Amino acid sequence: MKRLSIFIAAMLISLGMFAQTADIVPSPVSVVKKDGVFKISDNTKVLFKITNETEKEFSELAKDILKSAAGITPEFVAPTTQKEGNILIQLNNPLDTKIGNEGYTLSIQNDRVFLNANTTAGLFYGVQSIWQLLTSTDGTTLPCMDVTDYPRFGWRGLHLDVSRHFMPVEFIYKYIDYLALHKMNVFHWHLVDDQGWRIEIKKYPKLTEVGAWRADREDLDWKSRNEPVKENEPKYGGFYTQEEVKDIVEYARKKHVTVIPEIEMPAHVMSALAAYPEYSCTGEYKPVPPGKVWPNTHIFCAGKDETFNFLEDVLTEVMGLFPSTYIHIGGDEATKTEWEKCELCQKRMTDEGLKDEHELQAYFIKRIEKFLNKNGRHLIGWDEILEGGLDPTATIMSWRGSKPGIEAAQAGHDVVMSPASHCYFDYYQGNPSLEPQAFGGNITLKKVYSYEPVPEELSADEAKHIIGAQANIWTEYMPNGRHVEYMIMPRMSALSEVLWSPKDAKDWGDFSKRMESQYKRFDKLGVNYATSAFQVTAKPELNPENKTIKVSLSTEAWNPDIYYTTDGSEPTAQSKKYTEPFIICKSQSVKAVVIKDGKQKSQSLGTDFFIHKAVACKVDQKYPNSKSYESTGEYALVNGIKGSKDHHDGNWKGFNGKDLVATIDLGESQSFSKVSTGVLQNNGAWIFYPTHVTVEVSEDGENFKKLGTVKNKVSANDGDLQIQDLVLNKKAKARYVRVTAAHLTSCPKNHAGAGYPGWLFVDEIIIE
Ligand code: TNX
Repeated sequence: MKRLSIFIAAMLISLGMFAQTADIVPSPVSVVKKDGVFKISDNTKVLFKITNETEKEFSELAKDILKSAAGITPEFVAPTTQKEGNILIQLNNPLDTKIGNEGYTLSIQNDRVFLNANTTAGLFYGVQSIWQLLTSTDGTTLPCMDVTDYPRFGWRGLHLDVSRHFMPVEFIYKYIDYLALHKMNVFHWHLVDDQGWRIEIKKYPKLTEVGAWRADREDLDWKSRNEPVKENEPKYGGFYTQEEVKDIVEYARKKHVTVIPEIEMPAHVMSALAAYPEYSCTGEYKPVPPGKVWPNTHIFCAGKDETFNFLEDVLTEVMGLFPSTYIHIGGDEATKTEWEKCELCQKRMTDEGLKDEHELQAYFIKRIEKFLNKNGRHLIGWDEILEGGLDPTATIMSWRGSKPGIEAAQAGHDVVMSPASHCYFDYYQGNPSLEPQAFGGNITLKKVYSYEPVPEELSADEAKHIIGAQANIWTEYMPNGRHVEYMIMPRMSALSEVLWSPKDAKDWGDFSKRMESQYKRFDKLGVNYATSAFQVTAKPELNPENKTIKVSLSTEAWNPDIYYTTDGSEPTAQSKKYTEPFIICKSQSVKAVVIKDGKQKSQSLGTDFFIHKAVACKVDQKYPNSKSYESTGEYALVNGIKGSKDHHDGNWKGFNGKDLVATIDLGESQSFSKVSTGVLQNNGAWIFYPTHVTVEVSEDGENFKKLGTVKNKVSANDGDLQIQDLVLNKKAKARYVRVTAAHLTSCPKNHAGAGYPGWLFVDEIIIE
């Protein structure tokens, strides 16, 4: 039997149906494992011919990388005929067309290793793979195998916002190392935003003298920092000198990372306008804001030629520092109310025959694009630059989902995908109750891994316009590099595989297993990575027949040993070990952890289950909830779990501009004395408490009698994130209970959504 399965496996391997993988992230295109190992020793030499500066640079890096794994500094010598015991590194001549500009082939044999590539970039990635293989063994052993490897996409990026929080130079170097480690090749450096201008511009010294510093409000929440700022307050911030920038760009180049600068315009520029108010429409001085700005109204004036002269001067210095073909000009989230009132902007619109302010933004972007093109550069911007028309030569970064990217690719633009749904690493990566405060959302490691950058809607030809993807790291809630590290690691490992490895080879199980070694590498490098993948989630499975809840425990880690308690105590290695789903019959709290090698891998996650009369009862909704806030579907409102303060926690049902009208069928006439409806308010996310909740009862499901109404007493202007139960205490007996929660028909005055209906979020209707 065993022989037969070995035979079948061998057949599948030879037919290529059973892809082999090596312990490398991102997973290589093809791996064929062989018997035996190659051992690196003090005698091992690297045979590599150095004929120019690039090759010399590569050899120095390779030496460092190999040393850091094996603790041995291999001697680099010119190739001789003596290959035994050595590592032979060669640039292909003729070229190997299959592996392109960044690929490599690696053959590890018992007595020698061959690494080949067409370029030093390919060789560099090959050495990174060798490093990974060494770090997942004893540091000196390479398992025998043949590897052919090359990337799926040309743009494999990570962005970093250094405006919301300034990140010191040392951290930027580290960031580039992390990119290189993951065979990623674009560092998108977000140097300008409202809260700080971060790059020295010689012609406009005030940009950094004034624009790089803001009032120190670090002790306050980002969203509550928007009070007026007095002059001469303590200053918080920083900037990069041109010398520092040059060194960083050069360091990145050696590691095959292109640094793409982003100089925001026309909005997100209050830092620039604090320094030079004359380039705004009003000319009014406004300080560098220390926190949240919304909406972005104080923007560059599109009517003044001086604005364009200023921007061209800035871009000229920027181009002198960054050799990248692409220059990112932002272009996002410009609220054009100042343009609407500005005589010069209105005059520009008349002179240029522009029908509205969107077209004025398009004029702005096109004018800058012309300037960049004249200088041999290529414009890239956030997807808003599509609005009002754009030349197909510009490249789009699709962040408001994939839709703008799809439209752009269909219109012939190149596109870098970066949708907030999968690529926003400023969003939570685990349960918010266990995570440091984040922007919102929830993008776990598995969710990143599930991302497919090429949307199905595109034809094969259109799909060629998707040149890659990147993750964005906005730092409103990341005050320092350590925190940034926590947010990118390990999610960038998942993204690197999405971008490098072949689509068909994607395998979450195999990836999560390889992450075990990746975590060890992070430990070796001293990375402050997140262990959120080890958080244990309790999922209920409802049985409508007997109204019970079966709980299953899961994580995003590989093969975890889960321990749990049901009495509210903290689980330890002595607690019950989870082997299969279990049934809950009374209200209790399930707490669980993963323990590995005697160590608890993350804080325990608790889920409170409320067993009440409506659990697992049929619920009929008059209006459907939003598809985006579906929660767990049919029984979400009566699944025994209450939603938390995080409206993305997967428990809430969200309604946009509709009431909740839910009829619960208790199966038979039952007595109860309390109906409670859980609701959430997150004013910033346009989610408001209902004005009131009405409860009606019926025996036949047709004729309902009002039992009572509970009014909400909290103001819609209350900006605190909060939840409450609207409770009706009244004795009744009935089979059907109808709960109506009335949504706020219009967001309050002065709210960004004034005039639009609010969202309503409901979870758990408890009947007792
Ligand atoms: C939107 S994405 C922004 C940023 C914020 C980010 C927070 C984009 C082009 N603009 O200004 O920092 O959301 O997630």
